[in-house]
Amino acid sequence: MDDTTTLSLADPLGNAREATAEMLRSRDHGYSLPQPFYNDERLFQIDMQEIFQKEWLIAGMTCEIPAKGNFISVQVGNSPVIVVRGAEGRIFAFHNVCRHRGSRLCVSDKGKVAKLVCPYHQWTYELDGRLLFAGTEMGTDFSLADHSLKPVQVKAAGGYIFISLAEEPPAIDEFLRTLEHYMEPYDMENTKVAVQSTLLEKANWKLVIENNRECYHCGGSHPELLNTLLEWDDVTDPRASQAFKEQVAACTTRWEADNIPYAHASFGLRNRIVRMPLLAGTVSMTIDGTQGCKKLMGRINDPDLGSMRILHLPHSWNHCMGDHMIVFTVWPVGPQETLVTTKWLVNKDAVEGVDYDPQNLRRVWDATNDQDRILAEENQRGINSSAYQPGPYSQTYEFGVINFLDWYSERMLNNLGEQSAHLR
Ligand code: 3BY
Ligand code: FES
Ligand code: FE
Repeated sequence: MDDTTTLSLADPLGNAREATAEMLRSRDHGYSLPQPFYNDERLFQIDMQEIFQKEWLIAGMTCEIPAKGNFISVQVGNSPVIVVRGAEGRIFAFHNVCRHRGSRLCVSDKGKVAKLVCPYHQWTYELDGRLLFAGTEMGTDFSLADHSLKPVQVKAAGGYIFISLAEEPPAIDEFLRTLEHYMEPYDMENTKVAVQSTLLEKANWKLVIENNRECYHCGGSHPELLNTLLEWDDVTDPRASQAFKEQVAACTTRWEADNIPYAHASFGLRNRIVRMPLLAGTVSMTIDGTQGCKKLMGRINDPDLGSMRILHLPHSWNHCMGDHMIVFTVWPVGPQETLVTTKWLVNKDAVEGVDYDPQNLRRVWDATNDQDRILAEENQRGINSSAYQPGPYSQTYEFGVINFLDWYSERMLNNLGEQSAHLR
C-alpha cells in the first residue's frame, strides 16, 4: 500500500504544540521550565517527536558488536531499534519492526545471530536488512524486495555508535571527526564493557540531564564522587582556584608531551569535550582514587589522565580516564520515568579478577547514580505540586543547566516551527 493513500488521524497534539512553543517563547530565561515540561503526557510526546526522534542518539559502543551478527537494541520512545554488525565490518541500524505484521524482531538487549529471524512467523532478513525468506505461504506475486527492514541512520566514530530516526538528522560530522581524534589514544576497537547497569528513575528525562549539568548538589549528596571529581569543567570557571589552574597547567604539559588531547572543544551547546584533572593524587573514579583497572586503555601509559568529559545532548555524558571510561545514556520512558544506562569500559585484554574487579569499578558511580536518582525523583515530586513555579538557576553553579535548556528550547522552537510551516 502506498503511504500517501493511508488515512491518518488529525494531529492530536496540534494545540499542545502551539502551547509548548508559546511557553518556550515566553519562559523566563535562567529559570527552570514551567510544570508541563516536566510532567505532562502531551509534552512528553512532543519531546519524543521533536527531540529524541530527530537528534543523534548514542545507541552503544562499537566494541559491543565486534563480530558479524552481533547486535544491540535500544528503545527510542515507542520505537525499538536494532544495531547490527553486517558483512565486512559494516554497521547497520534498523527499526526493530518486522515488515510482516510488525512484531519486534530482536527481543533481547544484545546477542548474536546468523540472520535476523522474526520470532512470530519466521520471516528471515539478511544482516543488511533485505528480506530473504517469507515462506511459500505469501503467494507467488509476493515481493521480497518490497519488504526490507526500514533503515535507521547510523554513524560510528571514536568507538561510539550514533543513530537517528530522522530522515535528515542534524549535522554531526564535524563533532564526530573531533571525537575520533580525542578517542584515538583509547583504541576503542580493543575495548570491552566490563560491567553495566540500568536504573529506572521516576523523573522526567530533563530533570535527569539538568541534575547532571551542575555540581551545586555534589557537596550535599556525592561523598564517593567527590573523593576524585573536581567540579570545575574549565579554568575559565569563575570559581576555579589558583591551585586548580596550576594543576591544570602541570597536567596539560604532560598530556601534550604524550599527545593526549585535552583542549576544550564545543559544537554549539549540543556537544562538548574537555579533559580535566581529577583531585590531585587520584587517577580514577574509584572509592580511593587508585586505578580501577591495572591495564591501561589503548596506547595510554600514564594512568593520570584526569577525566575527559564528553557531553552529547540530548542524552549522554561520559568520563574517559586512563584505566577505564564510563558511558552514560538517558532514555525517556514516560513523562515521569527515565532509564539511565551506565557502561564501564576497559582494555579488551584486561582480565577480570586479575586486572580489575567489576564491583570495585562500578562502586562510585553506582552510589552517585542512586543519589542522583533520589534527587531527580524528589525534584519531580515537588514540581508536580500546584505550588511549583519556575525558580532561578545560579549563574555560576548552574550555567550548564541554563545551557542545556537554551539548547532544548532552541531545538524545540526550531522543530515546532518547521512543523507549522509544513501545515500551512
Ligand atoms: O558528570 C559529572 O561528572 C558531574 C556529576 C555531577 C555534576 N556533573 C558535572
Ligand atoms: Fe514477523 Fe510475522 S510478524 S514474521
Ligand atoms: Fe549528581
